[in-house]
Amino acid sequence: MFIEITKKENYAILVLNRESSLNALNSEILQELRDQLKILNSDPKMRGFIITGKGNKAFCAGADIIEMKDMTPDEAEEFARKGHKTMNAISNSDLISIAAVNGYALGGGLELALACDLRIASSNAKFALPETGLGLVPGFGGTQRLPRIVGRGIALEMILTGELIDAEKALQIGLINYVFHIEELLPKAEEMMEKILNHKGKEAQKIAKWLVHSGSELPLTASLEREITSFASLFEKKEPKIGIEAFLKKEKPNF
Ligand code: CO8
Repeated sequence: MFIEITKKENYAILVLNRESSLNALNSEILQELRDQLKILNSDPKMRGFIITGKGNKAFCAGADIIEMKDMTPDEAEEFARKGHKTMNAISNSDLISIAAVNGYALGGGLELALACDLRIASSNAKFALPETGLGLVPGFGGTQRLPRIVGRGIALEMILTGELIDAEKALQIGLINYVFHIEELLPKAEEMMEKILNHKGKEAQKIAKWLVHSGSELPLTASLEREITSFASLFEKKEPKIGIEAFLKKEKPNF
């Protein structure tokens, strides 16, 4: 098993556990991640998950270079598709995801963090898309997700130079939201998850996540229209009633 899973009340912590290869993503670990997500998605108690890496050195050092070494174009396509399926399963899930980046997040490792909704990092974290230095391009979504998060200029610089950036720089460009000491990283990720989940509408958060992610694929007028109809659709659910009544009673809502 390459994924350690700990379930809390309404979220799970997934730890990439392949420390001897700096948690590199081989076919098995990609499949396992997807299988675990399927289980979490179908558990009605689950509302989010945190992904981190085993150890203090790496979140994930990328796709497994050894597995890629002798790939034919067909095998490479299959591997890239497998990676995309896993990354899409994360970003399309109704569950809220936080990447707690505890060291190197390189290549496919950074792409894994990019597929999550939010990213925080330890002060020793280092980020890069070094694929062009291997004669490759990012193949697990990096060419598309990175520019959507940090802008085209910074993304192209990272992709074309392949250079490492540190946690402070990652914070400055908006790649991550916070930097913490490594010992504090997981407790802070859990604190953040609890802040997100407690006393917030599940349906509302599911729709908010979908609106933000899917909106960037649409023209502005269409995505704004989608916001209106989604806003209205929530009034068919019981959540707005609970939330608004609690506000008026000066209480915390219990959805
Ligand atoms: N794959 C497999 N093994 C790895 C990887 C990796 N990506 N990264 C590190 N390892 C292994 C090393 O081979 C080493 O194993 P061993 O002990 O058996 O020699 C062990 O992990 C420890 O690594 P190092 O000895 O290299 O540790 P250092 O502290 O000297 O260096 C680095 C740490 C800087 C992180 C270094 O390991 C490194 O540069 N790793 C490779 C990073 C990289 O280039 N990642 C991008 C890979 S390409 C990619 O992710 C493309 C994604 C899309 C794929 C599309 C599919 C077709």
